[in-house]
Amino acid sequence: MIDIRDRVKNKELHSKIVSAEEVAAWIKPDMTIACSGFTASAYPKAVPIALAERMKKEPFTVNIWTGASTGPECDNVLALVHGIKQRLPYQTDSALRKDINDGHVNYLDLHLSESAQLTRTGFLGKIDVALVEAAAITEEGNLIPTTSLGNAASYVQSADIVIVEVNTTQPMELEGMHDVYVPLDPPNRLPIPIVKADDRIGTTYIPCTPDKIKFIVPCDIKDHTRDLTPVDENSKKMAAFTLDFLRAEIKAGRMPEKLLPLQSGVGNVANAVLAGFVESDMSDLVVYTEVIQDAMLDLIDAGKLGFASGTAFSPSPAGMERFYKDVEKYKKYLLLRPEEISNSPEVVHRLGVIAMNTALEVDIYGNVNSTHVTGTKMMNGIGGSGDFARNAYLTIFYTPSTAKGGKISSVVPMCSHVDHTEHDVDIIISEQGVADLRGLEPRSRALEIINKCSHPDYRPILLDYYERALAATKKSNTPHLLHEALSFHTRFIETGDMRP
Ligand code: 0RQ
Repeated sequence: MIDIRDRVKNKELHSKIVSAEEVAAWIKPDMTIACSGFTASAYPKAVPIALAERMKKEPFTVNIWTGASTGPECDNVLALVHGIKQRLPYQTDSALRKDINDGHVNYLDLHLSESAQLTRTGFLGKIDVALVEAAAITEEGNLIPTTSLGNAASYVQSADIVIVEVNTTQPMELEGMHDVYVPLDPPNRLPIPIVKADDRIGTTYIPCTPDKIKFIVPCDIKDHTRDLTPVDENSKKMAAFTLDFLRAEIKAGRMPEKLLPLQSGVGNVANAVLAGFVESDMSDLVVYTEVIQDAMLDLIDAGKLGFASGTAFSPSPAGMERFYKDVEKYKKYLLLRPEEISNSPEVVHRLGVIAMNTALEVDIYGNVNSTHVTGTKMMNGIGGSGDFARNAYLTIFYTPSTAKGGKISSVVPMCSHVDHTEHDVDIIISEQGVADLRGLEPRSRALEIINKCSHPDYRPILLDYYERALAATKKSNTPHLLHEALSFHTRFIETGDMRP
């Protein structure tokens, strides 16, 4: 076993250091295990791997609550042995996605900002144990977090039993990069006193006490973050549209020169947009988001980032190496908060965030489906997109105009599932153009979205649908042909192509 005693400052706790196998043997079927982790950052690794090994010989299930998605050493290993019964609040793992869509896993797809409160209230049952990665444990029993905060602080607060994975691959220099604040619950809640992205309002550690800690497990497995994929042409076009659009907003006096704090989702488009900022003439940018990725390091190196606040630091393995080589420099610009705060509707609204997220499909009136393929199959989950979209100063959604080589139109007459309603969506950007929906009533929105964002292969059939709906409903507020509204989807299910 690796020696972690130098990282466990309270000597009385040394007797609680055990192997991951011992903890896995202690876990009981049907337990609710509330884990640290948000994206492939700071999730427990040693215990889930050992638990999956035990489940191979002795099948049973547990409930896994986390901050968001995790890396393969948590979600993937447990899903491959069908070891998860209930999962919340977000995931991105292919094996887990299959288990969810095959009906084996009860998946609660929650707004990330609300997930801590929902679990604290007891609405979803009781946490049996909090399983949390830490870089170290202090003399007082407090936990020094690693590359994300997610829901870890709230889970530790709610649990009677805490198991800590002390990860020796996480540098001690991470200490000080966190701002841990768990709000009081109603009726005692107070305003969250953040008025600037870099305001500190909490502690640098997750409050805990030695008596709560049952086991401490050494772990030397690194965060399994993903390699960056090269930016594709469509994403480059969407990024260029975004920069032009924001420049025009500045010129029109609707946006300050340095913009407002940026939030961007994860994935190809988000990377391309942030890469666009690195090459742009803009500087002193501020980021108030969930996930801090490679592009933030680029912005720091280019001297263009004022500050970035998030809940997870999740760059590519190369980005992680770059960060670890110069933690002290990058730390000055970066801060991690619990997701209840990074995604707080109150703070997002106060700061006037520019929210930039990706849709699976949008409909002609501006409703957005971020989660369900053909309305039924879960892709990832709503994640933080709803927290930001509903509360931002400006809400942008991106989608390439088609998917699956043109067989799917991402602009459809009616979304097959709605995560974000037309009321929350200001701008839609595809590689075809920018639909500015501000100030438009539904009929004008339809023409704006079809003409600016849909693919030329689908534009005529979308216009035809809209015009027939307009005539049939005698220009109602939101014209639809109800028997035909989902015909693009049903055609795809029947023929494998949305085109007639
Ligand atoms: O499938 O990989 O098999 O080719 O969906 O699509 O275009 O690569 O885009 O990686 O950004 O993901 C909405 C899923 C987009 C993501 C979604 C298929 C497409 C491809 C991925 P393949 P792209 P992205 C911050 C905020 C919700 C959560 C969120 C997401 C795959 O952005 O999960 O925003 N968002 N969180 O071919 C069927 C369609 C499709 C489609 C695309 N209409 N029908 N398949 N695809 N459109 C993060 C957190 O909250 C932590």
